Order: sequence, then structure tokens, then C-alpha cells
Amino acid sequence: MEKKFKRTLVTSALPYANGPVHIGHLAGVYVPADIYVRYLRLKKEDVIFIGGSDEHGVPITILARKEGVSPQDIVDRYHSLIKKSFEDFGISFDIYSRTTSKIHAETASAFFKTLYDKGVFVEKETEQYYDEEAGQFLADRYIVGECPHCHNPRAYGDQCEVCGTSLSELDLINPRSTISGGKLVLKKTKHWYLPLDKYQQWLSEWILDGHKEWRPNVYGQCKSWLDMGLQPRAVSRDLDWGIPVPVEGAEGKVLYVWFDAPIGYISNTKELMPDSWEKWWKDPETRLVHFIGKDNIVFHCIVFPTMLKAEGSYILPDNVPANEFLNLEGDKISTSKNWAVWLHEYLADFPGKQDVLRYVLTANAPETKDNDFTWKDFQARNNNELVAVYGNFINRTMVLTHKYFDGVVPESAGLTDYDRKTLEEFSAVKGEMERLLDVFKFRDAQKEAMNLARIGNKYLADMEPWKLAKTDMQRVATVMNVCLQIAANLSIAFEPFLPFSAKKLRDMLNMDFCDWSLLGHADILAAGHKLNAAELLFEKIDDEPIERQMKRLEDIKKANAEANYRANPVKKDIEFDDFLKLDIRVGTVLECVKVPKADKLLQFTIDDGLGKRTIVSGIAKHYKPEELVGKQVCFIANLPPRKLKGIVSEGMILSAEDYDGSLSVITPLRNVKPGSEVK
Ligand code: B3M
Ligand code: ZN
Repeated sequence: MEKKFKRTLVTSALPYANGPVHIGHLAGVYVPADIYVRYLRLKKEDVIFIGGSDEHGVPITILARKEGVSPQDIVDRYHSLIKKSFEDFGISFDIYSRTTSKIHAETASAFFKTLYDKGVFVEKETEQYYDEEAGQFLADRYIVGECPHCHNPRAYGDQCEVCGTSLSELDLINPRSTISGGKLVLKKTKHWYLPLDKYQQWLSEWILDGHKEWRPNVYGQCKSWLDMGLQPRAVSRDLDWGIPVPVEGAEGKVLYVWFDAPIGYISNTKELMPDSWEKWWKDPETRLVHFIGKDNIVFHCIVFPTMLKAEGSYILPDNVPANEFLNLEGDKISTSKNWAVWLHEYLADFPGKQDVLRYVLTANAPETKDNDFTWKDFQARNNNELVAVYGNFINRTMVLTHKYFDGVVPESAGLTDYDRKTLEEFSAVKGEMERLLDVFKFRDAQKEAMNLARIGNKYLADMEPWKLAKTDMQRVATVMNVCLQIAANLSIAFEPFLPFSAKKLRDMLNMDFCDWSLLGHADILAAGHKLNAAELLFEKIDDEPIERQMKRLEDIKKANAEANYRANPVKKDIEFDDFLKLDIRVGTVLECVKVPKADKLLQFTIDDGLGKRTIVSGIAKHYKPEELVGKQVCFIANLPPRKLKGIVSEGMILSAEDYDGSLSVITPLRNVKPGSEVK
């Protein structure tokens, strides 16, 4: 059942203001959101596009401490840089604000207060570690200590990466702070929890029954969260950076960053439209769409909707088109490893080439699976598609019109069947593009726009007006008229995707309008209309700048490998006998399932050659259980059994840890019999 909406409110994730933005951000969130918004605007729909920086959270305070500046200094610096990058790339926000604004503090605070007064929250007192030197409470990855299971001395407060056990910081032996290195003491602290468990039923109905149209990756992630069973989540933190919890007895406590950040969408709308913001957030005829990356799905599909529902007066998101991740030259993009193409650096190296990057990122958009950005592909798409197809068609059309008709649109002298066929072909593009854009298939929609350029190119090549010019100028006039109509169409079709070159094209065509409803029409430019001078729409990119980029990445890779060895030096030599004591074997995975109420653990049933063996491993963040069934794994067979979440684990599965902490299970290159020894 198609609902009728009057207006669309588009939000895109608020990036943390603790670093610059890179191509992964652009590809995953901002370019798709911008395409969608530009498309709706072209269709003259009522739409606003809300963005801003997320300026709270622990990582910002840690970076500030490291640099010896205030958190405000950090967010001021990166907010400006990020905002500038988005402007430079034509991300057409109606507002790009920040969560340190006054209006946001008021809005988030009032939101919390409403839920508090309604009795939505559950209050709980727990014991948490306090870093006396840094003067702050710490949790998770900010605490290291000895693993109670394998005695790895550097296990984190949320997980031991050696044995894979998922931990709480309270389990660690001899815990220390990673920020000051100092000792930790346990202190009692009270927090407010959003009882997601109480909304489980409602969420299941709303998402699993009500939103089957959501992208399979989004729907699937929601389903798996719901299947695991939702837990209450703390919405406050002990921290001195953030929005103070607005109730008595909450001194030193702030709203959890993931509580205030999505409310930022509301605050920024208020800032943009102080008088009419409510119609955008409270009228059921408004359609709310969140553009985000896949790591933010749970917050936008489960936590924030629960907050909105609990508040009671807000609409809920109609769709959350989350993307998967973009990798860079085969490796996961990582800010801390500098494995990224930063937007401001790209523009310094390729000035004026915003659209080339927008094009390549959309052509490779990680809409259904993780995708890879490579510099070779970037170069090839520029040279073989933008230059050779789109640019070439426009250039020939412009140059020939100037040459034969003094830059004036010639009058058509009557269409042939072939002309008509060409026009028909391109009139179908509009419907096709709409069908795709309406369901967020930007990659295919852009292909359709490019297809229009291909139609033009082929028509021009088949007609050969430069030959006709010797005998039949009437015919040349018709052909060039058709080509110019296609060019005008291209300047509309590409507007959502490549706004800079579309504008440049309209300038050349002397077109001061751009209206989606004209797409497909063959009379956009009237005969007698005067064009402006021809310019190149795109330029070829040589090998040299591409090689420079690849060299830069090579150097970063080398530096990261060295840093990895510095951080994890080769352990001191052991006796050969020590090695022989280890019994590593190969097993075949018969079954693999998630461990309930443990988001990091997978339970394996392995054929170890003699029978079935159960092993629990902390790799749920890195694999879907079904990916591992039938695969062979290596495991330590002679460790004493131990209990994890009530399950007796008989061994340990071996994984390689990448620099970014991601785990990859070790498997023999060829299948071997289960029980084979690894030596
Ligand atoms: N800042 C996480 C991120 O940048 C977070 C998004 C907030 S959206 C309300 O991935
Ligand atoms: Zn361990």
C-alpha cells in the first residue's frame, strides 16, 4: 500500500568532529543522500536536507587530551574542515550545524526530560572503573588488563583479542587506564537506561511486518538484533563533555552521545525553520528518510525510533537506506591507520574534479555489499566513461554546432525513422531513472544517465554529420538539433549525480533552467537559441597523478606494518619443545550459531575427526555464522575446557588479527581430513 506523503525530510548521519571526512563517508552516506535530495528538488517536491557534526563522545575528549587542547578546540577545527569538504563536493544541505549549538543542548535536554517525566527510563546503580589520574569514568576499550581466561596481559575491557572472549571490564585482572596508564578504582554510579526490551514487541511489528521494503541488509540486521533479544541501554555517561543530564542528582553526568546525536537532526531542523519545524517532525504526511552507513543501523532503526515512539509526538523513519562499506585498494578504510583518501587532500591533488569522484563513488556504491575503490578504476572510469562517452559527445555536439551553425540551434528539417527511434529510446530513460531513484538504487540510476550519453554518442557516430556536411546541410541541421536536445537532456539527467559538470553543460548550452519534467523531451532547446562557447566537460587523467596516489598508499602501508611490529613486537624466543606442546588441529565446521545475549560470540560445532567438539569464539563481529558452516578451521585442541556464557568451550579457534583489529579465521589452503595436525 503506497502511502501519500506531502514532504520529505532527509537526514544524513552526523559525522564525528574528530577527524576529516574521506571517500568512505562520501560514498556511503553523503553522495547518495545528495543525489536523492537533488532529484526530489528537481521534481519540485517539498524536501529539506539536514546535516551537521556530531561533537560529543569519549573519542573527542581523548583526542583533546592527547593534543593538550580542549574538546571544543577539536570540534571547532574538524567541524569547519568537514563543513568545507561537504560544500566543496556540492553536498547540498539546507543546514549543516553542530551538536554543540545552544539550540541542540536545549532540544536534547528537553527530550530527555520528557522521557524522564513520563517514567520511560529505568534507573540503575552499577560499579564502574574510575581513572583517578584522568579524573573520569572509563569503560570498554579504554581499559586494559589481564584476561582471566588466557592471561593475555593486554586484554581490552570489552574483549580479549587473544582468546576472543567477550569481557566486561570488571572481569579484567589488574585493570589499567589506556588514557593515563594509571590505576583504576571502582566507584558506584547511577545511570538512566532506555528499556529497549519493553519495546521489542512493538519494534518487531513496526519493522519486521511493517517495513519489509527496507533494504535486505538493513532489514536483516534489525531482524538479527530483534532475534537476539533487546536489552536496556544506558543513555547517560559519567563524563565532563556533553549535554548535562537535566535532572537532580546528575552532577557530572552527560547524555550518552548516541542519545543526543540523533536528536541533532531535530535541533538542526529547528535552527533552520524555527517556526515550522514541527510540521517536518510531527505531521504524519512528512516522510522521514535517514541516510547512514551500516554501522549505524541499530541506532537509527531501533534506538532512535524507540526514543521517538516513547516521546510520543514524533513521526518515525519511513526508510533507512544504509550502505555497506567502501574499501580502499582492498583494505578497510581506517582513520587511525591513515588508510583513506581524505576529501580535502583529494581536492588539492585533483582541483575541480569533484564530479569525477562523485561519479566513481556512485558507480561503485556499496549499496548491496562492501565495494572497493581503486585508483586504477578511478582513472579508467574517468577516461573511458566520463571523457570518452559523456564528454566526447558533448564536445563534438558543441564544436559541430559552432562550426556549421555559428553556435545557434539549427531548425530540424524533419525526422527520419532512425532519428525517431533515437528520441524514443531516450524518452524512456526518465521513467527508468525514476523507478530506480525512488528505491534508492543510485548506482543503476546513474548508469541510465550514462546510457543517455551512449545513445547520443552512437547517434552521432552513425549519422556522421561531418560527412553529410559536404552534401546535405538540411540533414546536418536535423542531426545537430537532435544532438543538442540530447545534450540538454543530459544536463538534467546528470544534475543529481554530477551537479558541477551539469551546470557547466547548461552554461555552455545557455540554459538557465533545469526541470526534471523536461527530461525525455526533444524540444528543450528552441531553434535559433544561441549557445555559449564550447569547453571541455572532463579531461583525461594521465598515469602520473594516479601513480603518485598509489605510491602514497604504498608508503602508508609500509609505515603501518612497521607500527604494527612496534606495537606488537615479536615475542621473546621459546624452546622448540614449548612449541611442540601446542596441539593445533584442523576441524570442519558442522554448525555455527550466535550465542544469545553475547554480541561477540559464536558457538561452533566442529567435526574434529573423532566426533563433535564445541568451541565458542569471539568473532561474531567479523563473520555471519552461515559464512563459516562447511569451512575448515584451525583450533588448539589441548586447552582445558572452559565455560563461556554457560557453554563449555573445548578449544580455541585461531584467527589472524589485522591492524585494524578485524579478525580473519585461519583455514588450510586445501581441504584436509578433520583432525589433521597443524605443524
Ligand atoms: N557520529 C557515528 C558515525 O559517524 C555517528 C553518527 C551519528 S548520526 C546521529 O559513524
Ligand atoms: Zn584471553
